[in-house]
Amino acid sequence: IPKPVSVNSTGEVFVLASTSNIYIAAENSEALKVGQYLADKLKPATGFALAVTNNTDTAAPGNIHLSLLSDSTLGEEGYTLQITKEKINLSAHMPAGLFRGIQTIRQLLPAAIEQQTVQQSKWEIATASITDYPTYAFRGSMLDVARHFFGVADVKKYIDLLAYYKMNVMHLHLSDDQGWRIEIKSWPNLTAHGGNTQVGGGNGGFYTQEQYKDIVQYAMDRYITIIPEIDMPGHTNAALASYAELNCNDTATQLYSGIEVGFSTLCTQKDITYKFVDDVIGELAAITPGPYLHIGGDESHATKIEDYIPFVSRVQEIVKAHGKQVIGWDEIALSTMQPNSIAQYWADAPNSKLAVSKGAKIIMSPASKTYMDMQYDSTTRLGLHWAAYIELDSAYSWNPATLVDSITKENIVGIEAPLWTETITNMKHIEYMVFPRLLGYAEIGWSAQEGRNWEEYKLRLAKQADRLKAMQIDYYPSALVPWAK
Ligand code: NAG
Repeated sequence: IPKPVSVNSTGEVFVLASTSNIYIAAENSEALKVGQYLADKLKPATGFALAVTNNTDTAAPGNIHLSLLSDSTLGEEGYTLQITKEKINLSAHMPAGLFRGIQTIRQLLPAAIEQQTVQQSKWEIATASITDYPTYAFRGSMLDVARHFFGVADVKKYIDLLAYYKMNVMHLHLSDDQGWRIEIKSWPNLTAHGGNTQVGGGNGGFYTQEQYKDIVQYAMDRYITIIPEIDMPGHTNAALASYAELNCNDTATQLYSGIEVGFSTLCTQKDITYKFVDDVIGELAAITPGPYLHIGGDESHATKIEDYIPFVSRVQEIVKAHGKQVIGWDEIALSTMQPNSIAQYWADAPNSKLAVSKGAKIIMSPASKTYMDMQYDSTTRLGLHWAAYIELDSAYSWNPATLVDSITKENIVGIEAPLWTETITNMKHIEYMVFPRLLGYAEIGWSAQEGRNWEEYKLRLAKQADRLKAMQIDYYPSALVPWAK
């Protein structure tokens, strides 16, 4: 999972041994790094310290060869795998493709490969030739670190899991009513004061810019783009509590630790508000190598519509002036859209259609299908259910290109599954809500729509249990899946 475009089994086995080497047939430092990543992933369970080298020695059996091809037919993330008795050839046009192909190699090995201590196992891979590339260019997940704060180690673990299922975007919801989570040097009180709480009144927390850069680099090494979100003009109580001047009445609000939405707004009339937005976007753009900046824009119920429209239009210009491309929740379609702005469909089909009519592309995050904070059913111990109960079959069985009439594949950049964290307080909670639904989203984003069906998918999903267990993930063991006993 996600299912490759084509797999032809050839009925023999390749055996990985302590004498195997990883050869990089390319003078390319990124490819070498990808080779080293593979060696690092194979080491804990096998105990093998595989050499990663540029010297091509095709004679010895048991080796893995990584090569970059000038042929770009399979795109930036596409790859081919030729697995024979003697060797594995992984080829791609770009290092990103090699990286995706490595995840396939990992899944072809016995599940014990994901254990962190040496395992007694035969490290065999069934021989085959595989051609693979994604359906959608944008395949992401969002983590809300504002309602509850999650530290760098948790975010990295999340990124590793996205990488394992070939996803390529991680969206961080960095600010909300309950907390501001990213250091902004020109407005230090945002974190000094506004970072100090979370839902339920805990301590909260924030990332320093150095920590954020560390996360960005970690993601980049896995060919994952970080999208930072600063939600505005609503969902801004943490900022409003930190700076009196951002409020129309010049009075700072109180920190907030409840779960209501829609009650806060920046003062859209004041010049200082735009200075604030420019400073925040400027600092964030400077430490974000990816092309996107997410400006939120959802549920600004406390902002008059005649204030909302010019505000969001102006913020889009600010983002553009800092060299970034805007993403916003579907409400931003009401504003003047920059030519390359993207609307994220979450709840409102008319807004999303309006965005399309203005020439915008869409990220599909329908709440009733992709919101991983939704309960699986009425007995789920965590989560909400305002959009739906989302069992695994429902999470999997939908087509982004036909969900909303008149929004077709050409209008869609891809899909994203958000995890809002009002009810989620630790990594084990995250795992329970995200797994195994995330695998379905990964497959919707990567695999061909034709032939996708739950009955077939659930059998492959069942086989992932051993891997999730080896990775010590506390997944939801849905009764709909024939898990191996
Ligand atoms: C929505 C809110 C979000 C909240 C979530 C809970 C969006 C774009 N906005 O009401 O702040 O955490 O639902 O499911 O989703």
